[in-house]
Amino acid sequence: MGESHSLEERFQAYVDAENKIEPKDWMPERYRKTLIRQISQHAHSEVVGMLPESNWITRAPSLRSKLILLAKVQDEAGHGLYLYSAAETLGADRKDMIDDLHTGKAKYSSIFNYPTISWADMGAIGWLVDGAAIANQVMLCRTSYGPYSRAMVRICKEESFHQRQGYEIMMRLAKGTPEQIAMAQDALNRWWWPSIMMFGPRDEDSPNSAQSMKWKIKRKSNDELRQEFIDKTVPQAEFLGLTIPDPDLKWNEETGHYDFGEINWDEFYQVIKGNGPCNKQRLDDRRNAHEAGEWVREAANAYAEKEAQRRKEGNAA
Ligand code: BYC
Repeated sequence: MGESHSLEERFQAYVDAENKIEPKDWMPERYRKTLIRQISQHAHSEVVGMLPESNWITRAPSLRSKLILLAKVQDEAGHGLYLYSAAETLGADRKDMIDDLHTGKAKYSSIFNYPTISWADMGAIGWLVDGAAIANQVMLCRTSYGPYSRAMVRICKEESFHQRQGYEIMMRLAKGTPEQIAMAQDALNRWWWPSIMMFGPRDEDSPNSAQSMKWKIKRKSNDELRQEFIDKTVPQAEFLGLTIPDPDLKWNEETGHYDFGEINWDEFYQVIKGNGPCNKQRLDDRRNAHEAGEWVREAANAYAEKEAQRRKEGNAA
């Protein structure tokens, strides 16, 4: 008991001195569990996040936009893979994590439970959703767990490209015909509030934040990141000539930040409980895709087994 107490103190001092924790280092069990929870939720978000956008690949308005969207969706798959691998370094089993997603036990980002009903939604997702994801992930590049932090560095580079592709779509629409401008405004109206919910509950209602900040898993709180995102995004909306759907949004000279209206927290909790507009469809699509891919996993495993056998025989010879 005394020993584990001092181990925890040494761990905290090590983290406070800005060292990275690596897979073989001693760590408190709760640190390990918190990371597995957060990293696996993050991985699931990347994978489920492919669905609302892949919905538009066949309907992209030009070959160029189709190629860009396809590349972006493939990047998300890659991000999911880095993140599942990072969770595996903590002893998590990939099959268990994926089963938890498919049975609805594991969470993934609330944002992917909203429908993508027009091409302008591809713009709004890239601009706002990837913009919010970057704000969060730039902070996570400095997270205390080494493998997670290194995965984030690479992911952030790709997310910047995603954000640009979204903003470019918004620019074209916002400078286009009255119908195109209306499409862009409609997408902003629908994606604004869900995007600012992505940062999670208010700090005072966030059960995990205090401990995660102490362990330097999180470097900034949910509310700090949300405010940063809003401050950065309002001028971008102004540049597009679009209106953010919040009558209470106002620059505050004193604080040097934008004040904003009340978030509908009831909606947020309903969505994360599984009752959002598309939760059921997303999980059905994910399960179907997983089943349809069974033969690929079997083939890949058969090849890996054959290779291992061949090497073993080669070594023996
Ligand atoms: N959606 O105590 P809290 C992307 C849960 S972007 C669903 O503050 P924490 C992408 C939270 O898990 C998105 N659930 O938690 C972009 C907790 O539940 P449990 C992925 C949410 O962990 C474009 C409870 O509410 N990014 O991938 O300290 C295209 C209380 O919250 C949400 C990440 O996952 C939400 N929005 O802070 C494709 C970033 N917010 O587990 C893909 C990594 C909160 O206790 N994650 N909850 O049952 C994080 O930074 C943190 O986990 C959060 C939440 C800031 C999200």
